[in-house]
Amino acid sequence: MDADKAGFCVIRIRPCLKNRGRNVIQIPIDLIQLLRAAKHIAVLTGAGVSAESGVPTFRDAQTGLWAKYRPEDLASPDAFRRNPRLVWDWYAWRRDIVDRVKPNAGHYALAEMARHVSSFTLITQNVDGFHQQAGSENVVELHGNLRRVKCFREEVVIDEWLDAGEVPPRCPRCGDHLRPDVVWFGERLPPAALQAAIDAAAVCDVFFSIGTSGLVEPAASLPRVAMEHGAKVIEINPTITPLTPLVSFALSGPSGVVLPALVQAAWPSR
Ligand code: BJW
Repeated sequence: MDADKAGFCVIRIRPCLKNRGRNVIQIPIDLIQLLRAAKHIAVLTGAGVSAESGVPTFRDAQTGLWAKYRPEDLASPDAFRRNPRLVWDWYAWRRDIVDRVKPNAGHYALAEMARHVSSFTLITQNVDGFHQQAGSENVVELHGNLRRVKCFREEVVIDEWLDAGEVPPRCPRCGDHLRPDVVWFGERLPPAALQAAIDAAAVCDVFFSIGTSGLVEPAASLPRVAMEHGAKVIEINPTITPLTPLVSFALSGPSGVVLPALVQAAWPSR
């Protein structure tokens, strides 16, 4: 790690395609000091955090058979009512992708960051479970989890069901369709998870928004809650979002590269 005259800490990284051939990342010294002094860090992650694992982001172009569908038109109770098989198959396809890939360096860096701060809240919009796989604890899942299944009518999580060949399968309790235990457009977020996220945003001194387009409410409002309560907000994203002009620090780049560099700069390993 080198500090240059312009107030940046320079972290050397391995140049590759995803960081556009760069071999260093510049982290503002002010940001490093902010992180070292932080008592409570809250982090909101979105689909971009899993992009480097090979999971397409929510608004990425769909591929193959799914290219003709907009994800917004599949992630809703109406879509499921209209065509339950189509929506079930879309989630089965996505679950298959998630099962074949692994958490990346960004997930691991967040698990590492938690070890350096007295209070740390990781809030995710992702449904892939990668933060937990990478060792993060008490992850607040705002939009559910792709691997769980619940009853469409009663909303009870179901662990086992009879495979009678029907797609989607039927709830063993009431006979209605089973669906993934995720939060679709127009549905209420799990109240305890949402409250935990709002509470963390309101009390943290540093709030990260990482790999999210910031288009979907209520998650998109969490950085604003943090700002209104006096926290410094940091964004990590390769592209500009509606939040970018408002934040204290915007680190442009893939989270799988920027996060490990940031953790290394703030808490260098011996
Ligand atoms: C990288 C990267 C790399 C790429 N490194 N970064 C207020 C105003 C307007 C509308 C509303 C409002 N309040 C509510 C609404 C309606 C609606 C909404 O927000 N609509 C908007 C679209 C306008 N919200 C809801 O309906 C919510 N429910 C609700 O509010 O209920 C109220 C209620 C009360 C009482 C009774 C009943 C209801 C529910 C929202 C649920 C969202 N669910 C989904 C699907 C989950 C399951 C699934 O995955 O299929 O969640 S939608 C989808 O969007 C998914 C994501 O979690 C979420 C956010 O997407 P995300 O993560 O930001 O992904 P992308 O693809 O958009 O962006 C990826 C980003 O990564 C990009 O910025 C890239 O640049 C970046 N990136 N590579 C770092 N390597």
